[in-house]
Amino acid sequence: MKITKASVSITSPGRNFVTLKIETDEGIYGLGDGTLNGRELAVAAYLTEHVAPCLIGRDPFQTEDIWQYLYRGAYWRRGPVSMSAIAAVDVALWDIKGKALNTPVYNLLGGRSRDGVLVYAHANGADIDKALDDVARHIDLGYLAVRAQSGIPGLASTYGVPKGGQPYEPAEKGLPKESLWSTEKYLRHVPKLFAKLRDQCGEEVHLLHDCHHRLTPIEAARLGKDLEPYRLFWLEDPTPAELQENFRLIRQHTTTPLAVGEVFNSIWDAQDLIRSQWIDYIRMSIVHAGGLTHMKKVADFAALYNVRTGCHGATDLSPVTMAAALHFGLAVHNFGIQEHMPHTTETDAVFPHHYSFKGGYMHPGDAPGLGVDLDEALAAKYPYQRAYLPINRKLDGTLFDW
Ligand code: EZ4
Ligand code: CO
Repeated sequence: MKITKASVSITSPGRNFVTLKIETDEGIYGLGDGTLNGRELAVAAYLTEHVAPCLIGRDPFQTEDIWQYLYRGAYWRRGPVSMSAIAAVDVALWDIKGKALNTPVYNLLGGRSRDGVLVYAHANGADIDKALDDVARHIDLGYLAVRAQSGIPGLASTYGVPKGGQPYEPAEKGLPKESLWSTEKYLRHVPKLFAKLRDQCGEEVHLLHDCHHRLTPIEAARLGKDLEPYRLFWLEDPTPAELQENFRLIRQHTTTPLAVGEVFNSIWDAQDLIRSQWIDYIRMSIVHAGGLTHMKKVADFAALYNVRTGCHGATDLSPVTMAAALHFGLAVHNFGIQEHMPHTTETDAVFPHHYSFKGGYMHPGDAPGLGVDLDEALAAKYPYQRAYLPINRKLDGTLFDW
């Protein structure tokens, strides 16, 4: 089999998605996601101008060699744009391989290690009472694990809490919006939210929280300690992790489990975090970290150190990535949990898929390949719209982490 064509499409059924379609001389094609929130056209150009011409004529079964060709062959290594482009190619090739062998991708990754993939939902509210109601609503929908975020008294807006009861979607059209942040107000508020939540939910429900990289290590250590009585499943992105040693300090102070990695692109971003056992869950996503080929290596390395997977799964990761993550989560032994934010109905219509949710678990379905398609005629009705993630400043105007 030979690759005959590789083409990129950008569609915006509620938000932007970059999709790579790789076609072959046997009529089988595969899909890969290359969406990088707020920087979509950079990946699209990288694929169209620099990657697609090199793929023509290659054997799509050679996933390892093509991965190395694109990674080592570029000379320039890592980075979100390159690694998302490599992921788009890699996932499309696994899709082709599954279709050609008439088997779901999970069978190519080791087969089923479990019956279903535990997922967590996003719940949020403008204040604690509204957040409590939204957590209860998600438990009623069948979720066994729920991430909770709430508005903070004295701050006009914060990460994870939409305005006007809309589903949360961080990217907004137009130039980046700016919001104001106070760590002090946040640290006072979050333990109150989880005290009430644990009381309302009982012991069984898994509760999670995302700090979104807004604390220093010592602040994160204190929050982890304050939250210990409420037994979180994890505290996510407590602090930025360019300096991986940040987590050593947090780890020394708290038994609250720690998760990080949604902005990582490669195993090298997490090497010390994993080897030193400073984290419990590695959150890299298949789309931003080089595809299934690289993520399988990440999971296998993490398994040596008792670290489990907890892949990023926000709505800016397309249904193609969701499908890939579910095949991966069904197969890898050290799977932990998968994030699940449902896409809009428009997005689901553009990407018809076989994955499903039942009783707190998702399943990728048993269709050959990934089990997800692209309705190109429908996709063409939603042209690209420039959108950005917000900017965050401290109350005195200092630019801060969003
Ligand atoms: O801010 O996907 O855990 N989920 C998250 C997401 C991220 C967005 C960034 O594009 O932190 O909401
Ligand atoms: Co997050």
